Amino acid sequence: MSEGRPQIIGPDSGPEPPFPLRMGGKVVSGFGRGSKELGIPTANIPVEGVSWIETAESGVYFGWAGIQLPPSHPDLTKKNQDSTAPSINPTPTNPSPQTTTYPSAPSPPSAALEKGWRLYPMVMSIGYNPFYKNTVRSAEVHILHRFEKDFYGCEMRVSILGFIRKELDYVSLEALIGDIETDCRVAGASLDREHWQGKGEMKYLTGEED
Ligand code: ADP
Ligand code: RBF
Ligand code: MG
Repeated sequence: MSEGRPQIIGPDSGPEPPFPLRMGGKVVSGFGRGSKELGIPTANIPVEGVSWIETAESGVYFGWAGIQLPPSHPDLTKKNQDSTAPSINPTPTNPSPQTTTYPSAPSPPSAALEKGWRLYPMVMSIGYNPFYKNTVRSAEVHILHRFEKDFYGCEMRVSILGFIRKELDYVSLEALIGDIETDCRVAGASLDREHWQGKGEMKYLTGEED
């Protein structure tokens, strides 16, 4: 249900407290139920040791992600601004994912680029995934970029700039996928504004500051 949902989150003047909220770590395997099979891969990062996570509302958030790709990763040689390919892949349940033009991320400093760091817009889910009735709280990040190859084990950092919606249970997988497509569009539109470029977050996002 995208009708009636706000298409942009937060004021044009930029993120408001408690944002930005940061978390990071190595990308680990998730529930193995194959969100990729839903066409929506999510990079899971451990929630242990993240001070704010217990009190954060369960739901969908958006912001920027920094990832340190290994020298052999094919996306290192691709332009970072290929923002027209959908990050959601076609599947039998979702044969035609919407194409969204994603905002191009600000460019990391050249020293960080040389170390393999890249920046991307992201949308993420924090919570219990009521549709799947998880018993542990998870944090999973869907990056708004079509990757040529996985990046398990890589260091990933996220800076969350806003909250999109509470997590919901759904009558069908199609309904869940439909809402996630709307989340991606809302995140893209919200980040594509002058004061939402994550200024001040760049050093954290590219591994230069903890
Ligand atoms: P898992 O259950 O192990 O998390 P997923 O099916 O959710 O498996 O796939 C997640 C993996 O897919 C990530 O860890 C990452 O290596 C890869 N991946 C490829 N494209 C993306 C993307 N656009 N966003 C997030 N992860 C992606
Ligand atoms: N799962 C839910 O049960 N309810 C949700 O409202 C929900 N929203 C999500 C929003 C986004 C942007 C993403 C990436 C995932 C969301 N999920 C939600 C999680 C989804 O169920 C999960 O990615 C798959 O189950 C694979 O772990
Ligand atoms: Mg996952």
